[in-house]
Amino acid sequence: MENPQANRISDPIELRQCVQNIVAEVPTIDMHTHLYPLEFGGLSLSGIDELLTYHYLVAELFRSAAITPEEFWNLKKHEQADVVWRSLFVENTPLSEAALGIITILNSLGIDPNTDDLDAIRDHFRSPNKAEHVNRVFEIARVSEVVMTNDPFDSAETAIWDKTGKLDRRFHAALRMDRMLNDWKTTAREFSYDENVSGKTVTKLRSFFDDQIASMKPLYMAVSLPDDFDHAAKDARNLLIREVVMPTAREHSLPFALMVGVRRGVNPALRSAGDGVGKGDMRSLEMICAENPDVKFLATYLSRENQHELCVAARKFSNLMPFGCWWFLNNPSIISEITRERLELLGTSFIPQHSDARVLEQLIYKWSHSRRVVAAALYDSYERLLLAGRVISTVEIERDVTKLFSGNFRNFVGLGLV
Ligand code: RAT
Ligand code: ZN
Repeated sequence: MENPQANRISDPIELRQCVQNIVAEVPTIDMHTHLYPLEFGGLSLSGIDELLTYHYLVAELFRSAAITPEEFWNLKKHEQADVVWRSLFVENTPLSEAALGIITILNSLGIDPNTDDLDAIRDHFRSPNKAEHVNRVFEIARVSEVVMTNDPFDSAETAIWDKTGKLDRRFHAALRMDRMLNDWKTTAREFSYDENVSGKTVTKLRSFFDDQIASMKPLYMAVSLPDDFDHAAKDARNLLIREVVMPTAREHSLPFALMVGVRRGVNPALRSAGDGVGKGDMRSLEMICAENPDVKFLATYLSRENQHELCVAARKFSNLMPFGCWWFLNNPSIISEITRERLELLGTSFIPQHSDARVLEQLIYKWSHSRRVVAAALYDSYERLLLAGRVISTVEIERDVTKLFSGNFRNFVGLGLV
């Protein structure tokens, strides 16, 4: 290891530039996405029509266009994309984070974002070599690896796992537990489990997950939870967490990721764009961390109001790793606030961001926008250090930035450093 004291920077302007450069360049591991490698065929989304019909933009469309959700869903994908383009990019200025994201993507790929002509943009995306395009996007975004979201109860997905030999090694799996933990009755009926979670059902589920883990080799298990998740409640979800998820986590040394605060289907007519947010109760996370000191927990909350208490909880439980600025929080003003809060309360012991990308090229804007904000927050921390009398070196900055953008996650899930 280089001498951490080497190359100390005492000039604030030079320091700012140095932090920006290091953060812009450092390779990141994107620890939560909905991306799939090309081997997954139709599940692997890419291109301008997929980008424009992203649910973040669809939700915004209905604020600006006269079209009803029903009319919109009756359109073909490219027609939906036409409507979104016309409404959010031609008839309105693309100022929202998701709309601005499209502009960043086009610009980064060398496509003129000042045109109104969507067909001309489509021509640019007709890439003859899909694998090269994936490499290019990863390179531009400086993303070295991504973690997928893999539903073991989805037969379309598991069929691919069964027949796919070698996957693109940059794509890691994460075992998603939503169907079991959020819709147990339906899942039990569909897969012939006992609704009352009998001992036999626990045994069957444990061996089902053992098999899934053997084939997918996930880095962690995960669930998204509603705002009213209460770990003290006597319900099937908590029983399944205690009897199935925790023992599986222990046996396979797999962390469990909790994503709390989503209110599904607040406006069902909007389909995937219809989910909302609610404030979660941090006591449940504290309880699960305290009950299971030998299990590691990754946690992210959807409500801005939960962010400070999540930092406080992480100060109490070293088996808890806060991560990302999730979904409605993935906006520069809020990322800035959350990152500063985390730096002040946790130093560098957190994971500042994940992309939640569903369409390949989204990696470009989600990461470039976040890097800028995280760099500014980090610089301000170093500046305070400088004012207090401690000069920081480039070696130390590189060490900190590497931890934030990959090391903390790798270490937490036992992935090993590259
Ligand atoms: O951010 C999103 O794309 C959401 O729709 C959800 O997928 C969320 O991230 C989740 O993983 O449940
Ligand atoms: Zn997600």
